[in-house]
Amino acid sequence: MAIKTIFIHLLLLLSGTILFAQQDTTADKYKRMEVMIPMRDGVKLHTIIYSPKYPTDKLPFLITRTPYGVSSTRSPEKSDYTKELSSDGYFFVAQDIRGRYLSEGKFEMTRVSRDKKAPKSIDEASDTYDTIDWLLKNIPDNNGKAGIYGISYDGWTSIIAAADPHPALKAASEQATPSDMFMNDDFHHNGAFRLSYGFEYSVLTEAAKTDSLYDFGEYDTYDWYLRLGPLSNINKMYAHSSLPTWNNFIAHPNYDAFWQKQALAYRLDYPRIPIQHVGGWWDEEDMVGPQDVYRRLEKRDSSNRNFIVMGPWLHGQWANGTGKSLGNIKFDDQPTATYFREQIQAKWFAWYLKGKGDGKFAEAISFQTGSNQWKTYTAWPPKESVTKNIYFHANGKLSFEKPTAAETKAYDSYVSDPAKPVPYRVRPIEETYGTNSRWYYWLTDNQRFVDNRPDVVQWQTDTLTEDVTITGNVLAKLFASTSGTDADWVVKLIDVYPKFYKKELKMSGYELMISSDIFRARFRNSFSKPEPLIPGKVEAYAIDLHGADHVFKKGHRIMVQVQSTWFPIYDRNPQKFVPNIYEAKESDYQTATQKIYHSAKFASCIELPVNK
Ligand code: PG9
Repeated sequence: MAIKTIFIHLLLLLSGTILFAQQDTTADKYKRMEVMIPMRDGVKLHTIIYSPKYPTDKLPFLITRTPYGVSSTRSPEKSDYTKELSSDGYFFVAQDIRGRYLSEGKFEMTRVSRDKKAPKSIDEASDTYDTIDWLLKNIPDNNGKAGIYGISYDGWTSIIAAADPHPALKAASEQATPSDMFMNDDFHHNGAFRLSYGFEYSVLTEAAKTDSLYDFGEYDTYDWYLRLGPLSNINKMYAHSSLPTWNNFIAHPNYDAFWQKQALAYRLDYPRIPIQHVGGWWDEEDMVGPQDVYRRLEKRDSSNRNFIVMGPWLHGQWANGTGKSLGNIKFDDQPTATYFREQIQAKWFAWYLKGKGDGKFAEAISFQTGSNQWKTYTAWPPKESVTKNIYFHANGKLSFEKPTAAETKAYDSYVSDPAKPVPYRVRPIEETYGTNSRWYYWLTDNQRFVDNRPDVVQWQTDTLTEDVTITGNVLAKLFASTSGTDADWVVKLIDVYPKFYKKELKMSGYELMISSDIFRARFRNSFSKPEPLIPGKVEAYAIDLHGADHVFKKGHRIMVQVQSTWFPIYDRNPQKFVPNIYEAKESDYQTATQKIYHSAKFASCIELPVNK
C-alpha cells in the first residue's frame, strides 16, 4: 500500500469515517473498504469501495447507488456484472441510498428534485454529487473521473445523477430505469395500476430498512388477491396505512403533479454527459423506461451523447450468466449477456473514463429476436422502417388488407367479469420476489394458456410465406365499446410458432408475446382528468406497445389477443366509473360486454414498423 494511502486511511479511521478496511490476505486483486460518507445536510451514507491492490495507473471511479443493500457486494472480479470491468481497473463504489440498509436518513420512493434555492436541500443527484466530491478528495490515485451505472432503481439513481452531474461525472449507463411511474413502468401502465407489484414492492422497501417479503401464507397469490376484494382492503386488513407508497397510490389515482414531478420527462432536459440507455425486450418491470428516456433526450442531443442498447432480456438479465436463453426462448446459443458486458459496457466506460479504445459507438445496438442477430442502427427507430397496418377481420383473421365490412355487425364480443379475471401468467402466480418465482420471465410465457377463454378474443394471419421483420415502435389502434362506463383494454402482439416445430418440438404452436400493454379507458382523453365512457359508444384508442426488433419467420403466424383483465399484475377495473378506483366498493365491480370492431370505418389494427 502506498504511504499516501496508508496515511489517508489512518485519517479516515481516526475520524470514524472508515468502518472497516479489509486485511490484505486474500488472492483477490481488489481490497475492500467500508465508509460512511457525509452529505451536505450531515446525513452519512454507507459505502463500500473496492480498490485495486496493485494499480498501474491513476484510476476512475465506477459508482452504483442502490436501495437493496451493498454489504454483500462481492469483489468486482467475482461478480459477472463487473468481472470484465475489473480487469480494466477501476475504483468500484457501491452505496446504500438514504434510509436504506446501513445508510442514515429517510428513504423516499423515487425522491423528487430538491429545491435548489435551499443550500442544504438534497435529492439523489446531490447525494451522488457529494459522494463524488468526497471520493475525489479522500481516495488517492484517482484520475479525477467518475462513471455511474446500475439496473432499475440503481439505473434510476444513475440517470438522476446524470441529470444534474458533478463535473467529474463523465459517463452514465442507466440500465432498465423507470421513466414514468404512472404511464409505463413499475407502478402503472397507461394509468392501470400494477396491483401485485405495487403492493409487494411497497412492502419490500417500506416495511423495514432492509428488503422484506409479504407473508401471503399461500403460494398462488392469484387467490389471495381475488379474495382481497376492493383495493381499500389492503389498508383496512393488512397495511394499516403504514406504507407511504401504497398511501400515495390511493391519494393520487390520476396523473397529477405528484406523478408528473417524479417523471424523468420533467427532470431531464438534454444529455449533459454521455448516457447509455440499456433495456430488455422482455423486461417485466421497466421495459419502457430506457426507450422513453432515450427518445426524449435524443430530441436535444446536439453533442451525440445519447445511445441505446436493447437486448433479448428480462429485467437486468445482462448482468449475470450468459444470456443464451430466456424462459423457453433460446437465442441460437449466443451469449447475449456476456456480449453486452464485454463488448458494450466495458468498452463504453473504458473510453469515457480512461480514453481507451476508438470511441466509436453505434447510436442504437439491438439484439434482433427471431433472427437472433445483433444489429446496429444509425437512428432508433431506424429510418428505413415503414409503417404498415395489420388489421383485425371477421372469423379471427388478421391481415394487411383493410376490412370492408359495414360497421353495424363487424365486431367480436366478449363478456369481461371482474369476479373471474384472466390470470396474467400461468398459475401458480408466486409472490413476485418469492421462492422459485417465475415472475421474472412471465412475458415469454406461452399465451396459449388463455387462447380458449371466452373473455379473450384473438385474430391471426395465415402461415407466413416470407419473413416479416419489425424494427421500431408498435402501436395498437383499437376501436372498442363497452356496456359499462369504464374498461381496460389489454393488447398483445404474438408470434405463433409452426404447428409442428421440428427444431424444438416442445415449442410447436408456442404463442410468444412480442409486444403488449394495457390502457385504462377512463384516461382516453386525459390522464389527469378521467371521464366515464358512454355505454355502447365506439371509441378510438391508440395504445403504445413500444419498441420491438423481431422477425416473424416464414412458417410462423402473427396473432393479436385482446382482453379486459390481466390479474393480479393489474387491478381489476370495476367497469363502472367511480371517481377513485382505490376507494371502489365491492358492489361497484360489474360484468361488461366488450366489442372490438373490424369494419371499414372502425378498422382496428396494429401499426407495425416493417423493415425489409
Ligand atoms: N423495478 C424496480 C424499481 C425501480 C424503481 C422504483 C421502483 C421499483 C427495481 O428493480 O429496482
